[in-house]
Amino acid sequence: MSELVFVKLGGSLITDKAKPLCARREVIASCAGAIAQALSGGTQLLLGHGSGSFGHPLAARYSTRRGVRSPSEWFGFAAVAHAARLLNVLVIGALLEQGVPAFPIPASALAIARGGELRSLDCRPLQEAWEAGLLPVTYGDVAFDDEWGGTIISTDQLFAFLAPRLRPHRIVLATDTDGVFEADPHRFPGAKRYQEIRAGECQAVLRQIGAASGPDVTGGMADKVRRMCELVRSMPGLRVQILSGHVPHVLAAAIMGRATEAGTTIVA
Ligand code: IP8
Repeated sequence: MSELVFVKLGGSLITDKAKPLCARREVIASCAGAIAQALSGGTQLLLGHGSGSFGHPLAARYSTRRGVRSPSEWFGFAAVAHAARLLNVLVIGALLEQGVPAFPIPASALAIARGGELRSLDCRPLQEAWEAGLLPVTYGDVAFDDEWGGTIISTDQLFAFLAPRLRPHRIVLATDTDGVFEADPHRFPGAKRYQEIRAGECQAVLRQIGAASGPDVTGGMADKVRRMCELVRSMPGLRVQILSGHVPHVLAAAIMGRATEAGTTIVA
C-alpha cells in the first residue's frame, strides 16, 4: 500500500494576497509539477488549497465566517463560493496540464458545519476518486452551518477533520514562507524560524507568531499552527511539515517523505 499524504498549497503561496482575485499562475504551475513528480513516485495524495485573494476579501466583506442570515449575507455566501471555485479551476487546470487527473472535491457540497467547526463530511467521493486513479483536490470553501446558517471552512479545518478518518502518513503545508517564524519574515528578514515545534510548546509559539498579511478570515499561520498541534497531539505518529512551496524539488521531496531540513516540522 502506498503512503497517503495530505498536501496543501496555501493561499498566500498561490495568490497575491495584496491584490483581489490575483493568482500566481507560475507558482501554481511549478507546484503542479512537484505534485506530478510525487505522484509518479507512487505517493497517494489528497491535495487541498487555500483561497488567498479569491475567497478571503469577499468573505471579510460579507462576514461570512461568523454566520450567514440576511439576503445580502447569503449573496456573499454565493459570491465567496464562486471566487473559491475560480481559484480551484486554475489549480485543477495546471494539474491537468501536467497530465495529472485532478478532480475537484468542493467542501460546500459535502460538508456541514456547526458553530464554525466541521461536523460532517461525506468521505465516499474521496475514496471513489482514489479508486478511480484520480487526484482529489479540495479547498477552503463556504459550508452550510446548523447553528449559524453558513460559514467558511478552511483547508486546515478540512485536513484536521479528515486526518483521524483517513490516517495520512504525513501532512505537508506549502506556504509563501519557509515555515513558521517568530515574526513575518517578509517584514522582518532577520526573524528566527522554528525548525521544530512540539505540540506541548504550542501556546508559547502562538504568543510569538505575527498576524497574517492581507485579509485572512480563517486565522492565518497562528490558526494553522494551533490546529496542527492539536492534531499531532491526538495522532502522535503524524508529522506535519510547513515549508515554502517556491522550490519545486524541495516540495516534491517533502511530499515523498525524503528527509529535508526545509521549513518547520510539527510533532507530538
Ligand atoms: O484559505 C478559506 O480557506 P483557507 C476559504 O484554507 C475561503 O483558510 C473561501 C475564504
